Amino acid sequence: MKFLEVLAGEAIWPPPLWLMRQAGRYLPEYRTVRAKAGDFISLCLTPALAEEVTLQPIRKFGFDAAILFSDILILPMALGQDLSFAEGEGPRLPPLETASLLNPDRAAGVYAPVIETVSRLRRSLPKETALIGFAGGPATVACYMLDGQGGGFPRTRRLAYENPRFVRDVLAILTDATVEYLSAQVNAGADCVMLFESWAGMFPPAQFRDLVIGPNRLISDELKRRHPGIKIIGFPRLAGLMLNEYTQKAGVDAVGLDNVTDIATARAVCPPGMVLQGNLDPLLLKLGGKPLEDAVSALLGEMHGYPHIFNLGHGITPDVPEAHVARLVELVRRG
Ligand code: 1CP
Repeated sequence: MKFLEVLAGEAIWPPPLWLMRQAGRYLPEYRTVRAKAGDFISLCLTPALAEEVTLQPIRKFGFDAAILFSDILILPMALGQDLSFAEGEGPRLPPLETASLLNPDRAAGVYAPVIETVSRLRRSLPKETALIGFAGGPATVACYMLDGQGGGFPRTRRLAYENPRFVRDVLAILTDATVEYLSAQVNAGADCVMLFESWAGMFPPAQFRDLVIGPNRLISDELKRRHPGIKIIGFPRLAGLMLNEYTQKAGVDAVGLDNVTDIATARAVCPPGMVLQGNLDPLLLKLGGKPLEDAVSALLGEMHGYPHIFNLGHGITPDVPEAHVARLVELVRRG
């Protein structure tokens, strides 16, 4: 598989391509299945439906990789924290007051349907399409657990200074649970895994080291010990200059780049051989036309000769016209 060869460090031209949130509301067939499932959590926990929405963008656009359809917040739910998705507003959880509420022993039973989705996908995906398993990075998942919703995470930021022991306790539980969760995905057939540290860039350097790099490293080391050769993509979004330390110390093989990072600079600060993924501005996919064409050709030109996985710098937004995605695929395939 072209995707896995690049993840192993080969430069392949034209580069393999997939898009974060490639299964989602910009696709009418997704909206149909989503309506059938009723709510978003049921969609994530019904293997036949989660499998179907994972396959939809592969059928339509022939991406080189499929990403398991689920959400980073299924894990805290599996650990015992209530979770709901307010329509159009994103996740809601009761802000966590004590780590003792979390029960790692029950988690595998709750996320079993997600593992079942991975097994089904292993059988139903075309043989040339890689399957990406994923979890949230512990710091990012803890943000939602401690604040209860997205939007700046003021409580998490305070707690990281005022009650670091509590934050570390939560992260320790999450780190172990994430290893088990990703390991189960690999056993069920995921070809590689991605850790979404979407809010990594919110933490000042000392906390970034402690809360982002440390737990990411523990997860990478233990996964590689259990599954020799498994490749890990880290996504420390908005890491800025901490990208250097992250790629040296987090134990990942590839790094997803947000759309405000200059990719040539990223190449220069990452250790030799680090595979880069990203980093097209998702807004360009909404706009289409010349701005999209120019940016795609600049990104392709910049990464020619280096191991690169073409992707966006963040997820596709629901307002993206399908025709723009089709055009992007055409441009990347042409090289
Ligand atoms: O209404 C709907 O259909 C729900 C929208 C939606 C979708 C399609 C949510 C709610 N999650 C997802 C799927 C999802 N989430 C995937 C599936 C695979 C794919 O990429 O196609 C993945 C990998 C995620 C990961 C995820 N969830 C992240 C990390 C990536 C990122 O976007 O930064 C985060 C932060 C979440 C939390 C979350 N879940 C959903 C929303 C709207 C949010 C973000 C809330 C916020 O902005 O704080």
